Amino acid sequence: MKLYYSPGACSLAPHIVASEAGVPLELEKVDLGSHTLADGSNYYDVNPRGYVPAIQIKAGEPVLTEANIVVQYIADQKPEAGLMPKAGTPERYRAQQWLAFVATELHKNFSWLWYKDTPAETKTAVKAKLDKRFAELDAHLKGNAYLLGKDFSAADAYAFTIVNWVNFLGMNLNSFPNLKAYMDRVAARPKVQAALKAEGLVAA
Ligand SMILES: N[C@@H](CCC(=O)N[C@@H](CS)C(=O)NCC(=O)O)C(=O)O
Repeated sequence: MKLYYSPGACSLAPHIVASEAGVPLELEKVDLGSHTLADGSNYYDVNPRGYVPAIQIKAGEPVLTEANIVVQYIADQKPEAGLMPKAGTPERYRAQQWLAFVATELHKNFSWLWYKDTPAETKTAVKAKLDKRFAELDAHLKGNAYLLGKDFSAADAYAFTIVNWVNFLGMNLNSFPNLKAYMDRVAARPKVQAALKAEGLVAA
């Protein structure tokens, strides 16, 4: 399976899930500035939406996109790794609830902070919204090591990837000690380190 990624982008989430689950991935880097691949070819020909992550499951078929879905597909390739609860169970929906929360409340809000043309007042409003969500996460993580409780899941891979953007956007988690400790806990996992190293985000 091939993952189209850009270092530190939301594609890090499926990369972490594959690393944790032991699912082999072929990594193909996308230049998101020019939307080209290393050989100069046009990424829009691979994914007409132009964004990462995308996975090529079978040659000749359309790529699978949307980070919160891609992480589930990869986790389901190795159910014994326990990164997503079994389909149809209440636990699965709980995990999907967190994935949707990360996608719509964190990821989409953060996206506004990356665009250079976003007006300053919009950025201020977005940061206030993110602070509310961080406060909720902080309260939840007071009594839970991970989003689903005691065990790491695909939802953590996605939440970690997105919240990690505070480090690139001049923000910090100083008001959210439980969330900060959670980020350190996830970052310390050897398979997360392996994915970070593979993307060149920490020294190899
Ligand atoms: N709806 C997509 C959005 C993915 C997304 O925002 N990807 C960003 C990187 S984190 C990207 O590739 N941006 C470049 C572009 O849209 O051209 C998802 O949830 O996976």
